[in-house]
Amino acid sequence: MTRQLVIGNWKMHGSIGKVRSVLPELARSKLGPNVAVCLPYPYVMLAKSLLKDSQVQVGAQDVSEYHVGAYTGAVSASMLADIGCELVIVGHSERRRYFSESSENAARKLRACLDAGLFPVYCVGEDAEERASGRHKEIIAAELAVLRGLPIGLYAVAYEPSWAVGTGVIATSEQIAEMHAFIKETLEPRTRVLYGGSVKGSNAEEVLAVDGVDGVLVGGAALSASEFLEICMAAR
Ligand code: G2H
Repeated sequence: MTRQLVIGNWKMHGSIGKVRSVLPELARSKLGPNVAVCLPYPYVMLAKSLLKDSQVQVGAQDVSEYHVGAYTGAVSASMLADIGCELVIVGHSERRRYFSESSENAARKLRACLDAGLFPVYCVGEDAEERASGRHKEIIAAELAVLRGLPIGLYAVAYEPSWAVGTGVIATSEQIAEMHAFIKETLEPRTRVLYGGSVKGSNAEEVLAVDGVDGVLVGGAALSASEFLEICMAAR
């Protein structure tokens, strides 16, 4: 069975029509449980029903750090579990940038996911200035520090340098290998580390062949069934 994870992150894209056109194609392709799609909340239940005869997992892109209560607009991890969600992306660079989320918020979200039996994918990554000034490892180490004490194996980390997110500029194989090794050294060698940032059908094979890459988190290219399937086929 394929070991590497392929997780699609639709971000704030899509419609009922789009979900109905892409997901049945994935369902027909007999993908394994190593493949997942993280959709906007309103489409999660529809996705579950479209994928009910397949092993493809369904996830969300964010979750509340609170369990229950007067938190207008928030969605709890237990609600996501209740509607059949299996995984949740936490701490994505877009959450950090546009919604002022900190690593501490993301760690609380991660714990809420674990309490609800969901599989969290915790995102880390440096920006262009931090890389240019050689501080990338320091930034990632600080983002990882909040995971101390959490049970390895119940979550994955996604290395997504923000200069590669949605830009079409992908990190080099050397940069990916170096940072994945650094994350595994900092946490634990068996931590699953995914790469994210401009992964496409045309570069997936190269990225997935890099040492220490346990999968990919795919944004834009997950919106096309044929391109996403090409990426899934490159997973080992
Ligand atoms: C990084 C990635 C998915 P894209 O955010 O999380 O998006 O593949 O569009 O760079």
